[in-house]
Amino acid sequence: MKMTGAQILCESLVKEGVEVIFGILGGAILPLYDTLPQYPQLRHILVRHEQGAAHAADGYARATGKVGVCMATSGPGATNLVTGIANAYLDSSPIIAITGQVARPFIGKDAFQEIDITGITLPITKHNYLVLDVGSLAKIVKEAFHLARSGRPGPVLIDIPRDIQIDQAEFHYPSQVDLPGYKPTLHGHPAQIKKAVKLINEAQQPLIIAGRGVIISGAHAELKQLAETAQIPVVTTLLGISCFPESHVLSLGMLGMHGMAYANMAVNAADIIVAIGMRFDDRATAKVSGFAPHAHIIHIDIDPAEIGKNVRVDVPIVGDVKNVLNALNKLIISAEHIDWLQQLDDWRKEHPSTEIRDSDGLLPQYVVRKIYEVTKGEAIITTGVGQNQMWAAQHYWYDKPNSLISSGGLGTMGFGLPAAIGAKVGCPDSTVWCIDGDGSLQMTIQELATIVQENVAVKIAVLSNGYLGMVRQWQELFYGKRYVATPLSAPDFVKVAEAYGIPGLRVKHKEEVVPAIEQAMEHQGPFLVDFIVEPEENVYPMVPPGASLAEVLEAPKKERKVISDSAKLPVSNI
Ligand SMILES: Cc1ncc(C[n+]2csc(CCOP(=O)(O)OP(=O)(O)O)c2C)c(N)n1
Ligand SMILES: [Mg+2]
Repeated sequence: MKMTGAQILCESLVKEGVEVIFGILGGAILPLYDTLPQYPQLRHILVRHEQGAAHAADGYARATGKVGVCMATSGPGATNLVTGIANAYLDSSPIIAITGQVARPFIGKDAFQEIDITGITLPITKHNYLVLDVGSLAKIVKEAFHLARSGRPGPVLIDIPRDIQIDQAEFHYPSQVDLPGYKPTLHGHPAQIKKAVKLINEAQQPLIIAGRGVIISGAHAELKQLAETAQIPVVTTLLGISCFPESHVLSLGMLGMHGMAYANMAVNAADIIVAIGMRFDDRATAKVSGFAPHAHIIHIDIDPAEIGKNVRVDVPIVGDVKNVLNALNKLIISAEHIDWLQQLDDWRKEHPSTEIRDSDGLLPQYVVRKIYEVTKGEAIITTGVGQNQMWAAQHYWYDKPNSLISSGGLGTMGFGLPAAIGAKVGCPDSTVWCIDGDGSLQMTIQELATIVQENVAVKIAVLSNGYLGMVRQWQELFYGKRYVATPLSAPDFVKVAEAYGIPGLRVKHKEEVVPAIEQAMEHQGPFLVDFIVEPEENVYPMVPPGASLAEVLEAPKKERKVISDSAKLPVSNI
């Protein structure tokens, strides 16, 4: 039976199990939108800016493990997606971006709203397609989903000229893809696995650095087995947070620029590092020449391009993390490493990186800690970028797999709110909190309207410090306290929320924090709490730019009067 290109696209999306599309329409994608009502199983969520669509698709993908889909018209609609696509690319998030394009006869004529979006997104997509024949559309969609979700996941863009959406062809959805040049290596090479096993079994001071690859691969159990059998402590990257329970006795939390001091000290002292599904990003390694000076490095990653890119690697293992860990677990012998674990415990006590000092003012760390306590650690947290993001990473305790959704590679302010929408739409039974900055929120605040129109019950905690805080922190520490362009005004967020139809509260004092969080949780729908926090609070620990992990700055000693340090001390073997 013949179908239009628009119908073929929708049929193909249904075949791929798509349930939700985030987007905004326009002339070049109108035939496709006109067809959507024929497919009630495809829920369309109208966003207010295409960047929000891409981030929501990304948040949906990260929260569910499925492919997220976003849609935009040609020209400005397509270019508005670009930041969101780049964000998904750098964090290996599987999204499909569908864009309308001007009709084929107009391509190359600078037609109204014509832009070469495949050219623009070439370096920030895993692959992209300009559809030139309606007969190839189903095959392209099949390939696009396969590419997005397999191997190292990433965004794929499909640009569909308007006339192709109207043209007709027979619909056959291929059962398989035929991509001879694309065969991700899924199983580690046995000889490399043997080498890794020997190193691990002989190690005295081994350390695991786990990244988002563990989450993508669904290898939480396998990682835990390896860590427990060989008694190897685990640090994670920012995006690896929640791949290993943070309350586990072997967990050392996050490493890197704002990682735990003891996690960075562990990297510095380790003799064997097993790096799993991570890519040695500079925020994690700090100065590469000073990284893990005493360690042999085993690097497990599905993407061969990551091996040896940033740091020297002694044993590379290319493969899917879950498969490789399964193979390792068969050969690893039990170990104890009592002295090493004792040493790490001493460092943890000497350098309590997550303590919160006593203070008259409202500290952002305290707010995050209370969100953790009230949600019992069971929420999905999304973040903005900056200090708010680091406090959310440091002071919430992520035991639940895959519970932190944050923009790591691109560091995109404005990610938090639309990502929360995607996460909540994908996981309606989970509590989703967006912990945002007053600057970050203002970048995508218009998505409050999406939340209301679609009744997406996300909870929003704004850490309002009146600054582009993270940049202000750099100016304070490295630019002689010259606060150029970082003081930031904001509208009254509670009134803004109310204007959109979302109830909200402003909190200025410690004793109001817990009741406000509880009220937000008890409310059925979306809720915003604006926390007016200490304006010049800094994120510690901090490895200054250009320094190595060993040169970590900790909170000034005078700040060391602790009121709460329960969260990240190990309590149990989960
Ligand atoms: C889109 C974008 N523009 C600029 C930056 C640079 N930048 C990084 S953190 C930051 C400040 C963020 O301010 P806010 O959201 O208020 O968070 P805070 O650090 O105050 O918690 C800026 C401007 C960025 N990461 N993303
Ligand atoms: Mg701020």
